[in-house]
Formats: sequence, C-alpha cells, structure tokens
Amino acid sequence: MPHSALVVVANRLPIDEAVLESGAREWRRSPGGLVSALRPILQGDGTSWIGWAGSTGPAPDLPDIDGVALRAVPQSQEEFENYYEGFANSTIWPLYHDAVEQPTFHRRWWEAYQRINRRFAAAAAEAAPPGALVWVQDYHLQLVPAMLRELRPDLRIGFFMHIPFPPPELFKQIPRRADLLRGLLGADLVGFQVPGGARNFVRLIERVLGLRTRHNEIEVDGRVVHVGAFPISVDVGELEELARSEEVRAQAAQIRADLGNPDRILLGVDRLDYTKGIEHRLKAYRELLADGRVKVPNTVLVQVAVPSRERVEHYKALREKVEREVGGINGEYGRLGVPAVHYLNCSYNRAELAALYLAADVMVVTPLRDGMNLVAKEYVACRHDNGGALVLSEFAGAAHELKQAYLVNPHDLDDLKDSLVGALEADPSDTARRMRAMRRYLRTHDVTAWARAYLSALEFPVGL
Ligand code: ADQ
Repeated sequence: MPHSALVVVANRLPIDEAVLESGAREWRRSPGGLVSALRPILQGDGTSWIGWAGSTGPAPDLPDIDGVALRAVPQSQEEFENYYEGFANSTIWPLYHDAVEQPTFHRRWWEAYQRINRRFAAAAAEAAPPGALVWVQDYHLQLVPAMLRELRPDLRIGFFMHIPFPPPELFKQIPRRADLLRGLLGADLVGFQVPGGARNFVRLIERVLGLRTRHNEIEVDGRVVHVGAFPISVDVGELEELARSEEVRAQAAQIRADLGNPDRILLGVDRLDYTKGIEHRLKAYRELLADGRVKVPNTVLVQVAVPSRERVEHYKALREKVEREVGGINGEYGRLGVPAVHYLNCSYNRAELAALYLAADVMVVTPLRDGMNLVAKEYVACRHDNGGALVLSEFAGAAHELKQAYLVNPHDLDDLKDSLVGALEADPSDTARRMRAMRRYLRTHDVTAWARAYLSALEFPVGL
C-alpha cells in the first residue's frame, strides 16, 4: 500500500509567536531549517507536524501552516528543565559532541525524558492516518520510534539524527544506553549525517544489545532496521536568489562601508554554543594580532553569536568567557571607532544573513564537533560571485562534502592561525576555483535532495 500521509515529529514546531505593535500575538512560520526542506512534500491529507510550541503550560490551539496541521505537545516548566535542559542538553548534547564539556546525568532527568518521549509518541499515534509515514527528528526524541511502534505497528517509522553519533567508548558511558538504542531500533530507517555516525550505531547495536547486523542492516524482532548516512543541506536555490537580489547586494556593500571598508573581513556566525569553537577562534585571532600577522583596521572580525539554552550552566559560563575575550581583544587591539572584533548577539533574517555572507572575505566555521553545520553550506550557496574563502573544521559533518574548503583542526592553534592567514592571503583565482567546485557540488546536493534520498530509502512516494 502506498504511504500517502507524512507526520513529522520534532521537539519544536516550525513556528514562533510574534508580538505585533498593537500588542496582539500571532503565530509565524520559523524561517529556514527543516520546514523549508519538507515544504514541497508536506502536502496532502493527513499531513501534520507534532512538536512543542515554545512555552511551558497547556498546549495552544494552532492554525494550519501551508496546509500542514500543527499539533502542540505540552510540557510543564519542571519537565522542560528535566527533559530539555537536563537530559537532552546536559547529558546527550555534550556526550554526543565528543564530551567537549562534561556531560552530567540525573535519574529525574531520565524519567522526564521518558515521560515526554511517551507523550510525543502518543500524539503521533493519534495523529497518524493508517499506514502513514512518521518521521521522528533528533536527539530529543530517541525513545519515540519504539514507543510509537508499540502503539501503532501499522506505521512506517523513520528517525533522523541531526547531531553527531559518538563512538562506542563514549556512548557506553550513558547509564541508560541500552534503552536509548532500543528506542532508535523502533524505526525502519535510522539516518545519520555522516557514515561514521551510522557505523558507530551499528557497532553499538552489536556490542551493547548483541544483535546480528549485516552491513547497514540490523535484524530485530523479525524486522530489518536500515541504517544510513544522509547529509542534510540548505535550500541552495532560494539562498542564491536572495544573495543575487539588488537589495542584499546593496546591504552587503553597506556592511563593508559601516565596518570602515577594511581590506579583509572575517566572519563567524554561530549559536552561542561550546561545540562551535568560538573561543578557539578568538584565541587564534588574538595571537595573529599579537604576532602582527593581522592588523586592525585592515582586517576585522565580525562574530555573530546568537544566545541559546541560556539557563544551562555551560552556556552561561561560555557567554561570560566569550564576552571577556572579546573585551580583552578590543581593549588591546581596537582603535577609537574601530574595534578588532565586532561582536553581535542578535538574530538576523535570511536577507541580512545573506548580506553578511556576501560581505565576508573569509568565513570561519571552526566547531570542535558538529553534526553538519549549515552555516558553511549557506555561505557557499550565497557566493554566486565565486568570491570568499571558507575555513572549515575537519570535525564538522560538512567537511566530508566541502573538501575544497581550507580544512583545519581547531584544536591545533597553529594550524588554525596558519589556515586563517592562508585564506586571508590566498590568490583570488585559487579561492574562486575552490568556491566554484563547492558550489557545483551543493547545487546537486541541496536540502530537497536530502529529503528525497531519505524518504526514498523509506519507500515513501516523494513527488519531488
Ligand atoms: P545547529 O547546531 O543549530 O544545528 P547549524 O547547522 O549551523 O547549527 O544551523 C544553525 C542555523 O541557525 C543556520 O541555518 C544559521 O543560518 C542560523 N543562524 C545562526 N545564527 C543566526 C543568527 N544570528 N540569526 C539568524 N539565524 C542564525 C543542528 C546541528 C548541526 C546541523 C543542523 C541541521 O548541531 O550540526 O547542521 O542541526 O541538521
């Protein structure tokens, strides 16, 4: 039987509540991300999206968005603290990112994680028409596939992990490791960003659960679970069109002028997260200034760091450290009216981001570990002029694909400094050759190609 309905299950619904000038509130579709990826296929009867609306307390009634029914899953403040800030973002997130910060574990966090996962599974079971495909997203909801299969064995279930999946030596530290693996095995297809994540998962299934595996197939309860790598991407066409627009090009020129028309602009755009390597980047830049290899005002660094998970301890500490470092660099190397680092915490719309990308000579993407990193791909997608150079960490999933970037080990300060200088001083014909090759690759590996590859592997009839 063809599966015609699609139900997406993700921690967050693809909407934000906006407060209008009149004081009235309105729900708006969140820009970018998964929702744009899935828009072309989120059509047809029975299509829905299940997730949290963003505030604790009872679930709000929500309007349909682009014909997709939105169903909010509620959570209390205490559940938010234990499930989201606790188990998801203080146990799983650091552990899956090479434990670059110390993961912590509390039994009450795990209990809340189970409870919320069960609530999501129940909501999906209620929303899904017979034989539908339910696509569960990310590390917040690893128990949902098995819980949902128990409630609705008629469904086809997919799971996609947006963040890295760690090697067995690390994963095995989690006190409830077998439960997590069994949760994921409820899916028909478990997708990861890169082949290494898929390999780690299969090895763990053998070692922790002792199940038989063959290549990327796992036999469990008389079913076969498929495992694979599906690198996510961006809407290349949309970004390129935006970046080509008169308005964005003018905005890019204005940004350069506002910065005092320096010879070279370095740019970092990240969520303020300890996995993104912001501190390492600042340290490298500071040493380059100290060595005299980079000089203000010829060169400036713009670092956009949008705060996230602000109540979690590691994030508070990071924000303070980054602010202190930026203050130190500007105190030492800035001039009146010309800071060495322009540090911005605001959130930008797509056009503003595209203008920043167009204005930047060197994009610095140096995470210590990252599932994919969409910023790197967005930068390439926007550079229709084949201008600009991308400095990219080997530890970002994107490095497996964007091989012509200036690849760097962000843990090695000298390598980071040399790569930054290499990119700053590169011959324009070399940077253009690299950019052209990366753009050629991305054009055929955009976000629609990602969704199509994943859903075809699940035998979902994709009209893409
Ligand atoms: P994130 O860790 O959030 O995603 P990333 O892939 O870089 O990291 O995506 C960030 C997104 O936020 C980008 O689309 C970027 O444009 C946007 N953004 C950043 N700063 C912004 C700002 N100031 N204003 C507006 N928008 C901003 C997780 C994983 C990644 C994986 C993605 C998708 O950690 O590894 O690539 O999911 O699977």
